[in-house]
Amino acid sequence: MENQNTPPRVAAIHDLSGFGKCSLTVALPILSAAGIETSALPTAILSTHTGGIEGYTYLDTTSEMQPFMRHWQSLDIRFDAIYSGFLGSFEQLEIVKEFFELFRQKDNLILVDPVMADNGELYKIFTPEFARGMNKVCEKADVIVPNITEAALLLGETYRPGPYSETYIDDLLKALSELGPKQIVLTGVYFTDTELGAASYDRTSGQTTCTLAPRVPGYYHGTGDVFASTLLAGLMNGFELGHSAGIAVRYTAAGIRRTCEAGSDVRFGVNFEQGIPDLLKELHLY
Ligand code: PXL
Repeated sequence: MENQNTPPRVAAIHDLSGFGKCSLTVALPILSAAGIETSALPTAILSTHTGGIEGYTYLDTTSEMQPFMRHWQSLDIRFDAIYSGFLGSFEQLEIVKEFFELFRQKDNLILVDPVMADNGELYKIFTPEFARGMNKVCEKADVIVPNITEAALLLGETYRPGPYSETYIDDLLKALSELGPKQIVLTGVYFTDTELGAASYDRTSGQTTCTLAPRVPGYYHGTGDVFASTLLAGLMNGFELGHSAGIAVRYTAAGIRRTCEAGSDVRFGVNFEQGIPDLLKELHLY
């Protein structure tokens, strides 16, 4: 019998990119450090992520996904949260919806990061049809974490580059919540060129919050995954949405700053590891 002192359990549905710090290689360490037991359902296995690195290998693991979930179901495994990210095909969109149905409980949390685009462009392996399919996955979520490009795709709108007005961000948040999810966290929000952060909206409380951090120039890879994993770590540790988004902005921005100061290749991911002690303090775990 499990007692009260067991950690919350999350199912993380993402690819495993061996090098380049994104997806599972970010979600697993952040969630584990935050005291959360994490099971991995890999959607693909790559040598590196696909963002600006040539020659990567790609093994699609779609055929393993249903056998994984059936086995987990046969073991009566329960998840306090389900967290999906990079999905590689239409078929996977269907499988993930099936996963949500199988493992949905009254009070567990489904968080979808609709990974498919950034900076006004779809990642090269995705099509506009895939974006429409992602809509249906988002409908089933409690929380979604799109960036502004993904938000525009989900809403069937044309992408607008920033800086943004508060009204535009507010309208996006409310329109996204009408797709189904009660809670929205929008990343890549900025009102001036010197700051960047995230805005959140909780339809139940009607509360909107925004947290910004000083902007570091350059496009750092994997930051969306660091952000979403940290957001979930906050939520699973009992912090409310806006507070969790704030923790995620500060942690992600600190990782970017550290990486910039070290002069590392922006494609190789951010140094989130050395910020883990600070994150644990913010989460009141240490
Ligand atoms: O971080 C998003 C992401 C996840 N997984 C893979 C990617 C990307 C973005 O390019 O290529 C494989």
